[in-house]
Amino acid sequence: EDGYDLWLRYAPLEGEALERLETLSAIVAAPSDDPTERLAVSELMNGFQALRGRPDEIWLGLLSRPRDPGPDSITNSFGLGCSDQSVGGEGAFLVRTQGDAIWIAASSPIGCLYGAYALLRELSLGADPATIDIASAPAMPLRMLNHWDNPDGHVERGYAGRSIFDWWHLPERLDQRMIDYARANASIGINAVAVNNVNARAYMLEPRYIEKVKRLADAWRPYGIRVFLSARFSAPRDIGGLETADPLDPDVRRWWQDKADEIYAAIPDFGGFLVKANSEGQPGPQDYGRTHADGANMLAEAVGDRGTVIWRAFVYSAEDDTDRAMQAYNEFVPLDGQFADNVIVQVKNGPIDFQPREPFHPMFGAMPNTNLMFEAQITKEYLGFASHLAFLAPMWEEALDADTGHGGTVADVIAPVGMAGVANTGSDRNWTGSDFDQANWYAFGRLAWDPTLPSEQIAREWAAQTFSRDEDFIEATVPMMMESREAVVDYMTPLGLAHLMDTGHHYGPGPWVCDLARPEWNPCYYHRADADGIGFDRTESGSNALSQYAPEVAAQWSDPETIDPAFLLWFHRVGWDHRMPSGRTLWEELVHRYDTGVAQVDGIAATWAELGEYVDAERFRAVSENLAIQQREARWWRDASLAYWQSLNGLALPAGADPVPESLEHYRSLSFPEAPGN
Ligand code: BDP
Repeated sequence: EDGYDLWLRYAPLEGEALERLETLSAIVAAPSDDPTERLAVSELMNGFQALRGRPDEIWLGLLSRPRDPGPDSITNSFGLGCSDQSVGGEGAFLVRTQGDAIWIAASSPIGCLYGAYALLRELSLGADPATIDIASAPAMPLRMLNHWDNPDGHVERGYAGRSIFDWWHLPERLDQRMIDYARANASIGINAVAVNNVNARAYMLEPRYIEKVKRLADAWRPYGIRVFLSARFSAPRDIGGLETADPLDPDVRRWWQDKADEIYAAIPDFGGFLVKANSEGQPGPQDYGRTHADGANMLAEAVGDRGTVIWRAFVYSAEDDTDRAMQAYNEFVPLDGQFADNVIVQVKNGPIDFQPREPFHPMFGAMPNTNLMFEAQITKEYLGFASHLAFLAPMWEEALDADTGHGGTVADVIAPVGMAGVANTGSDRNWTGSDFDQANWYAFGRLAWDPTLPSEQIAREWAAQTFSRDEDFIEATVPMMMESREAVVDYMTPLGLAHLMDTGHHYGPGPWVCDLARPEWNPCYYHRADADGIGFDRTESGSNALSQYAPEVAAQWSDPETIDPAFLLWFHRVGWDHRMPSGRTLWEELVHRYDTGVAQVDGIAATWAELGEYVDAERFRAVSENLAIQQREARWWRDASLAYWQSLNGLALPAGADPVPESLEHYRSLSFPEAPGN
């Protein structure tokens, strides 16, 4: 196996689970011309056949659409009712066994398709068909992937090969991958895709690209996926022949209006625009002295009630010397209430940038009159790319479950809106560059559907569907996944440190980098280490980023003695001899964390080495090889970081700690022109 089938392998059931499935004698599907219902039927048929492993004994009967599913009217083993208005809103479904039949009911075809995938997932996990009873509805309306794919096939921060989008040959040629991709998304409830990089090329809005995007939209519509385009704010100048892109200029407004009309004529259910403005050199309304709200509202008017404008809050500026972690809040919170109803402000999970650990972004809860959406990064730009195993569900769960102190959790704040994940897909045969990174795509979709799902359950589901249902395998693999992200935190950026990655590729350690043009590009800006201590003082005596959080939240982080050590150096600058709750000094604790991270990776590799009997040879070897890379590189992170901290604090390693094998100069001299870059 090469991983192409993702979690949709439907490996044949065995033993009792198979016997139970065999009690179902037939699949009866409602005949309908609706393409989504037809997909639901074919997914069920194919899924049942695969799970039974005996395709010849299955037949597909087409009976009239059951309108009134009562136990008496059911004589067959399966039925769909996809216009049952009593079943919730978009995407909601019931899957229920009544008598000797399994029913899927939904108010619209897409609910039936989601129900079909849910049923197959349950059966695939070994559920008893006689007792299936699932009622499910998505927690949030927009469950979206953001692709950072460029039209030339390069994927910014992509570690799984080239882009899956073949813009060169579209619209005539539609790669089968485009269908398989949509299917994978639909199976986990993802319903929106922005197909191009937020660092957008304006020509993606030209007519020839609209034709290409239309082809994708048509292919994905049956899977319930709406297409969005990242729009470059200066497009009216870049491709429209105007002198300006000022959002208050009537010609500019007309240009966007016409552009939106042109897109909607081709793609009636076009989702809307995703915009990165006045961020990292991208153009935006501030170039004309206007606000983010002016810019977003102008686009929102062009889109009208046909769609949405998603405006990113990832901003920090060279001119602004306040703490980078505070800048988005400072720019956006004063605009609360000024954004049009069809504008969504998309906020990264943490206030800096997809680090292995950050506290939740203080904008969540602080803009009660604005639609806020959560942005996660599935591609692991700062967590070891595709070669390091890090299961991200616990990281997202940590942010989603955080109490904002404004009357709800982050998940509560975003529930009326949605979640976006920066996709980790590419042209690699296994889609995501490594088998275990498929779990992050899966987990993102599952959490956007239901942010209360425990990470551990997601890991179980995924591992069983992707590799093996064997309980011994699951018992070994799930804990390994669950600890994997914390291991990365420990060997890269323990105790609240952040952004210590080397310049450009963001892969290996570079805590010594202090001389880049903009201060906030330098790891030194973030760790602030010297002979006396380490950490970023974000209390009142420092940047006071703490004040951006609700008082109860700030209170739990304000004291270096009582703060959760996981956030210590994010909020506080402390001496190397600061006493930790463990009784160790900060320095001893830091070394201990690096060593713990390294040891955990060794443990994960040792666990995996015992699991060969459960996994096909190809994927087993691929995972083993990645773990070998991760073992070596976890040490590299530990050693290089310690060498650097020691050069500042002059402290010896605690007794028993492995010596650092090379000099700091050695680690500093390493360079990686071959690393997948930005
Ligand atoms: C940073 C990435 C950069 C992205 C940026 C963003 O390094 O490539 O363009 O985020 O989110 O993490 O816009």
